[in-house]
Amino acid sequence: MESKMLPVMQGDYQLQDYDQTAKEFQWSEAEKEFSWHKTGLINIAYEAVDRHADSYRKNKVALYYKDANRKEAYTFNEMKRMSNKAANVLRNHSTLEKGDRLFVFMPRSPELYFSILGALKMGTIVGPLFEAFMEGAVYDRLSDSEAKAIVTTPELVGRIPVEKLPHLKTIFLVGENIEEDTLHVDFMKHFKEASPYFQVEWMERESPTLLHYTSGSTGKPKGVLHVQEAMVQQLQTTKWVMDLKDEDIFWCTADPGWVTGTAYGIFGPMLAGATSLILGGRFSTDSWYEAIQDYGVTVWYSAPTAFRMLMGAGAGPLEKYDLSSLRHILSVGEPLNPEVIRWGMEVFKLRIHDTWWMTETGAQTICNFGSLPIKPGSMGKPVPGIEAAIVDDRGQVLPPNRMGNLAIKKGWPAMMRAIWNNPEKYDSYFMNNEWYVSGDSAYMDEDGYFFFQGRVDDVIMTSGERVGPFEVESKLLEHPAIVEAGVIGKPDPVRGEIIKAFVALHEGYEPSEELSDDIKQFVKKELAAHAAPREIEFKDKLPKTRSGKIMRRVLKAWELNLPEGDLSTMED
Ligand code: 6R9
Repeated sequence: MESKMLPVMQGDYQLQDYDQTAKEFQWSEAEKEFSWHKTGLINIAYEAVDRHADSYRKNKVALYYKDANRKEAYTFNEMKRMSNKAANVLRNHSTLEKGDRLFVFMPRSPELYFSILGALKMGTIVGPLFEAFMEGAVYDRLSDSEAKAIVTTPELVGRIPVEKLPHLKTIFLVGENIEEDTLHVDFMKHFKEASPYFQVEWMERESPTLLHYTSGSTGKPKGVLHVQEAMVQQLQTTKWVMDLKDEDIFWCTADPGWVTGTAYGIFGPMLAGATSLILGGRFSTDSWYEAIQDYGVTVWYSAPTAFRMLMGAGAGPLEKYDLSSLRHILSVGEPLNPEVIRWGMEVFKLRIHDTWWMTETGAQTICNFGSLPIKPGSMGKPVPGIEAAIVDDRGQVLPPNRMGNLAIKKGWPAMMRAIWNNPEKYDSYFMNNEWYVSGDSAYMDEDGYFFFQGRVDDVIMTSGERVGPFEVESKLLEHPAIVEAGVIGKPDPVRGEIIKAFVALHEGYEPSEELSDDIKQFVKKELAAHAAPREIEFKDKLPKTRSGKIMRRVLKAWELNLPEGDLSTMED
């Protein structure tokens, strides 16, 4: 594994002394900023929007929105009025009560964000869905949670199997010329007429807010339930990890269908009173670079898959845009390959900071901080207030440099509080009622840096050696021909498993026997003989989730002719 460190870059980071802070910090200190610290009246949407609308930030832009057809800006005061209007529409045209489930199922648009915030102002539990979900995926989530209402568009409404969802009483349609009946409500018509005043519902610290469904490798997706208290960690990490300050323009590229798109696409920056950009539509190299240039984005949060696509697009597009506004870049969702970090240093003259967390952790937990050196290949150190360790299968903490289960000491603020309708599943995450066991395999070095190895299920046992797929994939990416790689263990009578790599090639390269041999030799020479793939298969692209994760279990299913399992989160 890479050991050369990337030194700290110049910057007046909000977390200056990591070691001292990690030793002393208590989460209760982070609560002082919230108005509920004094009033006892809790609501995350109030804290994210109204608190700033009633302060010196009133006329500061909270949200820039851009897609192919719209270009808009909303101040905190306007966000307050818009989310109040949305809350009035949702309340006046449904039977939704506190604690009921409302889903949002639509492409990114300002109305999506107003609806999420408005619903939270009512104390409704919000379940965000990716617009690309098909009928089966929509059905699983709405029926499991007994959703009472959904906000969607005329284009997507056909994918909601109403007749099979007896709890679903109201469908809000965001579009034009909507025909209303006992089930369907014209959202925009009522939105235009709605009052911009709304009395926010006051909740408890432990009141549920968001229900994010995530799919495991087997079985149906599970509903991960978050609560109001998550805001404490969302705000604190936005300061320490994102380093967001009042003058920053922040862009989180994630859709709210993924936890990153709510925790840091909405709450982190808004709780911090920062200005964010939301870009609608699909990824394209030019529109992304153009957005950074035109909005003067200073802090940028994206995912390795996007960085790899930008990397694959080469230097041409880079020359067309001025990206000098950027001062801090972060990544989440998948291991950040050292090759990608090197590319970032070259083209942005900035380090890309990895952040590790999960839907279940609710907010960032292990990260590379601005004020710490980066070890390429490491996801960093625990956020102060978080205790992380590598434990064995009995929950015993392992010494440095031993691969094991990445675990977090139970009880951090943003921790999920339930798996909807499935207490056994929830309990199964915790070992000895002490450790939350993530399902990821990792090790910690003697300096306290954590290194991701793969999902526990993905770790390969070959000739008695444990090999993490990430290390092999990262090495593969250093080969000039390879733009994307996914590695699995393939059962083998002699070696237990052999390493098989699926690779996609850069433009200009063609699959061949020679190239395959060259790649094998490359990994053998640069990493280790036992870690070199014995089989290589060329693919146009790899199967990925909508949040950009390479689906190794799908590669494995293809290889072994097994059922692919739940594919609802796979991109087209
Ligand atoms: C936020 C989010 C969680 C899983 C997680 C791990 C992988 C996320 C990562 C990472 C390596 C990182 N993952 N961040 N792996 N390095 N920085 O992604 O949540 O969609 O629930 O996925 O993603 O395997 O367990 P979620």
